[in-house]
Amino acid sequence: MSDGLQAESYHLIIGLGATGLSVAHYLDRCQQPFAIADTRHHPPGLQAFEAAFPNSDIWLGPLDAELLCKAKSLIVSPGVSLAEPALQAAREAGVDLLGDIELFCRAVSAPVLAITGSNAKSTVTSLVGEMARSTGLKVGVGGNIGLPVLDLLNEGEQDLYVLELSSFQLETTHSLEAQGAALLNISEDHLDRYASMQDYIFAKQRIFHHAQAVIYSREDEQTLPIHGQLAPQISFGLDKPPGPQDMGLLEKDGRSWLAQGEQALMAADEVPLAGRHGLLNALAAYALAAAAGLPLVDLAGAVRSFQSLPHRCQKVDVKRGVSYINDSKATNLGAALAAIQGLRQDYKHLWLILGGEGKGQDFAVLKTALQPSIAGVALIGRDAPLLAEHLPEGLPCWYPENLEAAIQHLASAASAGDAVVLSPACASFDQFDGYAQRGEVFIRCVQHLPD
Ligand code: UMA
Ligand code: ADP
Repeated sequence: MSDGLQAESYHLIIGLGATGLSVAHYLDRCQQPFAIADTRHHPPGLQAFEAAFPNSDIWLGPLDAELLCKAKSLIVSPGVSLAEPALQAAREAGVDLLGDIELFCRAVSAPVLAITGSNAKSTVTSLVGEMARSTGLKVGVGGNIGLPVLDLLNEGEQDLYVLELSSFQLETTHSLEAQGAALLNISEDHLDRYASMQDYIFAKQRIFHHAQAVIYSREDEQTLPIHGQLAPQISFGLDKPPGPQDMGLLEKDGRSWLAQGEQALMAADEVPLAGRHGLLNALAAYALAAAAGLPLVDLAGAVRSFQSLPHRCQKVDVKRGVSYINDSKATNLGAALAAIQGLRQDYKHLWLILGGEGKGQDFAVLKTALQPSIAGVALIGRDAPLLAEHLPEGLPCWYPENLEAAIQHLASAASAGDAVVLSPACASFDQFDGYAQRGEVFIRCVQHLPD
């Protein structure tokens, strides 16, 4: 530590990735002294940090409890587990542990819509952002979706913030008082970071603390608030809305409509998001819009013109009558099962590419879930052998050496009217830089297939 930093006078940022860098810039703007630590010897933000803050201290390698205990507060990046012994030691010594979302909540006075769930967060977050913008509001969209929340403050205060929050970010957030807080769905994820599913759900449920409106899914009882909630609740689901504030589907004039209570908002067949889960996502977005007080009857245009995000059930091309779908963002089983369910009625057969890092998920459900929609499976990546144990008996299965080979195998097995789907139910880090790179490799290979 340099002589300039006195014990208890500085904030220590833990993690030198996108979050750590944004925190450093924010503290610098607030003229608060800080230093930074990362367990990696070559963290991705190192060069940018050294260029921007040449006089700030950086510690690389295993976290040192003694150093952490001297800080005024620890601002912990989401990729670092709070169970790290050095963080626990600091907490026991009375040091404050918080995250970038907490700093953001303390800094802004504009209303915040907050979105979490195992899947569909980015889609719903972007869609709500577009809906709000279409009404003329200045809207900041950020968080786990990729833009660190503190960077949103560079643009000056907005009328509304729409934040995607992960369970990791919620663990270090205490002052969020969302105008609308949505828990979209729960399925197994990140069980390499949580001791149990219950711990993971508790972390997600933190989004409801102090919320002015609580939004949950009637399709998934694990999204219901488990702590006593006085805030008004808005549910969403694919059945008829049970109450006047709730979102659901209504049948009218031989057509299905997205509706709040008895009020039809837009025809379901105009929603550009694929599958049954696409309709759920649009309903969740309407629920958030309602919590923000947006004029719901004016929002159909924004939904209609919403472009699905890349790597989420994205139709890449049709070659020799076979459609190729890039759902690389399906990094857990819940997402892959939603994709299968959503896509199966549109194609004769689905041919699926699964595999990567399983993150401790239980794949037993595959035995029943893949029948009868899936015609064959290619297993790739580190946990291919684990997935193989849970496939239905007799289902054609290949073990290609990589994604490129998987596409080749399935392209020759599929016929016109079928779809080859990359919806791997696993993280990608064993073979790729991330889900986006995995999706780009898929797109490139498909483009090279013969017409
Ligand atoms: N890491 C270390 N040592 C450290 C710090 C990080 O090994 O000291 C590792 C982590 O274990 C992780 C990686 O580095 O594997 C990145 O962690 P980070 O905290 O530095 O990540 P950031 O670059 O700051 O990005 C984070 C979110 N990343 C994670 O939660 C892992 C990004 O979500 C988010 O977009 C960004 O902040 C802005 O808010 C990504 C993500 O994968 C997309 N999120 C998970 C998900 O969606 O499932 C939760
Ligand atoms: P997240 O940000 O939570 O990862 P995304 O919007 O990026 O969510 O979508 C991630 C994956 O979840 C995609 O593979 C998508 O097909 C799938 N998905 C989208 N909507 C749902 C839903 N309502 N339930 C389950 N999975 C979904």
